[in-house]
Amino acid sequence: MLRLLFFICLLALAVCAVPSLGAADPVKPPVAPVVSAPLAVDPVDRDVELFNPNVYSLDESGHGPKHVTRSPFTDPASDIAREVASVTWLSSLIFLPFLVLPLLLLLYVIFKFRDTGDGRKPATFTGNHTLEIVWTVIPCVALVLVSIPTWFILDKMEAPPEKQKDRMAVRVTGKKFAWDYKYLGIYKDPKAEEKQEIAVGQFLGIQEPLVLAKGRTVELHMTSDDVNHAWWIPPFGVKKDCIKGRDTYAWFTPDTIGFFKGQCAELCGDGHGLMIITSAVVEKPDFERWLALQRMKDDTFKVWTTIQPPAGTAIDDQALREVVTGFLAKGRSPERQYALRYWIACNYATLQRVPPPTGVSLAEVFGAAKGGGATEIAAAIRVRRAKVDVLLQGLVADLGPATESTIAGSSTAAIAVPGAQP
Ligand SMILES: [Cu+2]
Repeated sequence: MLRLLFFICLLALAVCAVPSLGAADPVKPPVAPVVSAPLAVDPVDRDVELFNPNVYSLDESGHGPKHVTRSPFTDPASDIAREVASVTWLSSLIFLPFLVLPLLLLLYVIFKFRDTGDGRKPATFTGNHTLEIVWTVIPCVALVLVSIPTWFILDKMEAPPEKQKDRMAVRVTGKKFAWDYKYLGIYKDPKAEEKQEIAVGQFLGIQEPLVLAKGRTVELHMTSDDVNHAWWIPPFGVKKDCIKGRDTYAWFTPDTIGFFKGQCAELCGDGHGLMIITSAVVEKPDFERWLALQRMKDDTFKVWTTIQPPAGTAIDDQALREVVTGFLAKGRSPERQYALRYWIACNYATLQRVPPPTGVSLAEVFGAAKGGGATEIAAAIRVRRAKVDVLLQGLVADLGPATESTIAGSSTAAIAVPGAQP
């Protein structure tokens, strides 16, 4: 019987250990590829996809969402999440035998010592000091084993990484029912603070993602404008309450490129289910380009309103020319030209996700025939973007040599992509 019990113990341990050992490896890369679709060829479209992906779109089969919420235990995407996953797998490995072995023993005893009608009497005894000591000491040892790595990770999660050289701070404000982010600054050197405040939040009614740089530590300073909310993106290993009148903090270093989804984790009202949290983790040069684009966002709105006239109205060419000239008067660097093209593409991409005004079809908003299909809408979008591209290139050439040193030569046939990798 003892030999059988020993064999059962070994078998149970093996069953628990095999799936856990691989996942416990903190440097193991995620199993699933994180970028689900190849990025668009046009640099502008590539950036729109990179920084502002369509969170509500369906996958190629049309059945599931294109971007899913990933599991923190199989797809950790930050240093904190990897350590949390390791500790979770370790504690499962240590504690699972406590669940499995007594159940197996119970089943064995029920079968082995069942009443077979042969008249045998069960043994009766009370108390066994050796047994009680053993089943007290073993759980104590197990708890101590699990508590040591847990204490270290909890301590790491609480202590802000002040000595980390490459880090940035973002203020997160929850409100019914969206998230506002204010980038407070990037601190490449703790002594020299380069302050740059950039605010993102809802844009045309769509929640903008929190854009982060791979390998750059981010400190989240969290609060709320109204009721309690909780910021939670599982693969980052971070979930923290946002409370009005109070500041809470969390930090992590994203280490995987991709688009990540989370959800407000504190029931906050009838729009709670809509409080999706999104984050795009990009390479550092891409992040710098995104920051530069954010700085020019407001300037592009006048151009956007001109090319997006009321339903059924054509573009006013003269008004468009004037407003683009006005935009270029502030500067004609490749960065500004690129920003204008990016924000127009971004507005189109975002608008496609917002329900059109009551009584107006999306096709009409884009100047196509009422009730037009997706192809017609896409064609109308291309025409408008192409119009602005041609106008932009023509105007830059017409306005003569630029005063800004960033423009190389007078040719504007190709609009440069600032910070693009060759
Ligand atoms: Cu909520």
